[in-house]
Amino acid sequence: MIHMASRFAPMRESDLAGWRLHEYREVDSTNLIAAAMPVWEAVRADRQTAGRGRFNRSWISDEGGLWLSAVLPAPAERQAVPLVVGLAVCSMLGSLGVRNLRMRWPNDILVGDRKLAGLLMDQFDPARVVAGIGLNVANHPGRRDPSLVASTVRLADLIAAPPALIELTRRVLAELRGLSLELQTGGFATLLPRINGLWDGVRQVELDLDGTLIRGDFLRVDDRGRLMLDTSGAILAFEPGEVRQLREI
Ligand code: BT5
Repeated sequence: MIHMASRFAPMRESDLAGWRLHEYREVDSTNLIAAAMPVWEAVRADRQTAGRGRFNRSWISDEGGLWLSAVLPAPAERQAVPLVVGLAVCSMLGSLGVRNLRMRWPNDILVGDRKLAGLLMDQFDPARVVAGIGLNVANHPGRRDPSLVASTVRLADLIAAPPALIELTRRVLAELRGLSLELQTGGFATLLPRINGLWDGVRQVELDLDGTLIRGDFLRVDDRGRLMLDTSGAILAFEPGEVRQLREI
């Protein structure tokens, strides 16, 4: 459901790092609010009541975390978008001094084995992509869902004094704008080596292909943004939409 005339009222609007930012106290999902916006506009909310993950999984979005959606121009190489957004978030976190960051294909940002951030791309029309970014900062996802206590981490656990949410927003949006323009001018190939540096090496994984499980070594992504899996015999390539879940084993 896209909100054409939103039932949510923004608390603040501002120009930030080349973006128009709309901030809300509470929305259902920032991706759904951003769905009706033009490119280079972004939505941040203090809380989401129906934060979404991939395949309709839910995303805990309690107060104190960064819940942000940015509307990007859809590039010719559309499959590059989630990876470039991941690169933007990792660059921003690296510049804050977060160490041992890695990406888990296709859309998780981890420190060690704990999830710090998740990304969700929605394409509501051919010209624009809504890039949703959820980053645990000083919120408490484990209070809402105890199963997350052991599997998540927050920026406040990693660096002494995390910047305010608006400053984190500014930094992410600035990275996103820069890398999106780089993607448009230089193409995915120019960003691929940096993206392939984010996986922290080869890992044994099990892919859930909507019920069918397949094991192998995750190698990297190829120049079409597909996961390359070494199944000791063959190298197979998978699109993000084909893989319901990637589990490290
Ligand atoms: C994701 O999905 O990781 C994408 C999350 C994207 C959230 C952003 S917030 C702004 C924008 N608006 C939205 O509505 N969404 C985006 P997925 O890979 O499917 O992971 C979902 C799983 O992560 C859940 O099933 C939980 O196990 C776990 N999870 C839920 N809340 C979490 C949290 N706050 N921190 C870490 N893990 C969480």
